Amino acid sequence: SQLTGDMLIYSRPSKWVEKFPMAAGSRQSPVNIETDRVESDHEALISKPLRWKYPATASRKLVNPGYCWRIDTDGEGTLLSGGPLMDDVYKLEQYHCHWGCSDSRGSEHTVDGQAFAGELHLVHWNTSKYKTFAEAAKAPDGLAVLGVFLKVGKAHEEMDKIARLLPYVSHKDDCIEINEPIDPSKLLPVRGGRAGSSNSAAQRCVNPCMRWAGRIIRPAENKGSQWQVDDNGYWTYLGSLTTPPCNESVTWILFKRYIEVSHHQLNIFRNLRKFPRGEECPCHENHGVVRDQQLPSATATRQS
Ligand code: GRE
Ligand code: ZN
Repeated sequence: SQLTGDMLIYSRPSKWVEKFPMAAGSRQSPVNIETDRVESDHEALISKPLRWKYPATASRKLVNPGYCWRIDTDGEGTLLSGGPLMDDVYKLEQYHCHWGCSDSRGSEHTVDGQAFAGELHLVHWNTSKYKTFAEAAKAPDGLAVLGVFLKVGKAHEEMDKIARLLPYVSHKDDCIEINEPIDPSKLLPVRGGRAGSSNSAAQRCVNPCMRWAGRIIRPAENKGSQWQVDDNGYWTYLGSLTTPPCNESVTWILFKRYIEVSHHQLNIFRNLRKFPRGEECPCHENHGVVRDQQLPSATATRQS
């Protein structure tokens, strides 16, 4: 959602506070996850495993808002529930990605001080309690964001469908309809798992702003409503939007496992422009040029 002057997004959070007082709040994101400050919490996790459902047909539009790519969904048939969300049912509103100018940075959250090359955000809103996304975005339990870290490695097949469409939204405010199915669940770092596996990944965060982390359950391929357990877990805490207006409305759920994307795919992301069509300042070259040589002033004639 475009809620602010664009240049503000590139400025420092300390600047955001002038226009968005929320940015000075007590549950601001992102945070560094200190993995030695989490502890196990098996019971809560067993009672409410996290589960989700995303029909590939829900991905409707690809947008360049000027600071990332974003896919808007129609929410139809999407669902996120359980885990820290308990019995509330959330719908997928949009998903978007953050990255950096080099492969060694780009994620918003860090893990024990380490940044990743990027971070994918699947943004959901609480349909059990609120009527619209906008209403939910103002409420402390209104939004839930699944976060996935991106590491450089093999090209990612589903991400490639997105990368291939990005040249059509190269400029800010460009938007296209998506006609081929793009399945956001294929962007998650979870491939089924073993039902009844150990609870070793179930953890409660004791970092002051974090709650607990645990196991993940997803539907078995082709098995309708049957869910499978994945052992790899996530970290969760109560936080905020990471860009203005920085609403403190997000339950963050960050997968411990990352996905791989290629350096080339990240470079396609980096080619997106912050400027609308026609308003760009092309940066074809930026090197200095050799100046006209100053001719030595007329050969000094020695005055005698
Ligand atoms: C963002 O703009 O980066 C964003 C949202 C909603 C939730 C989280 C988030 O728009 O990072
Ligand atoms: Zn984001």
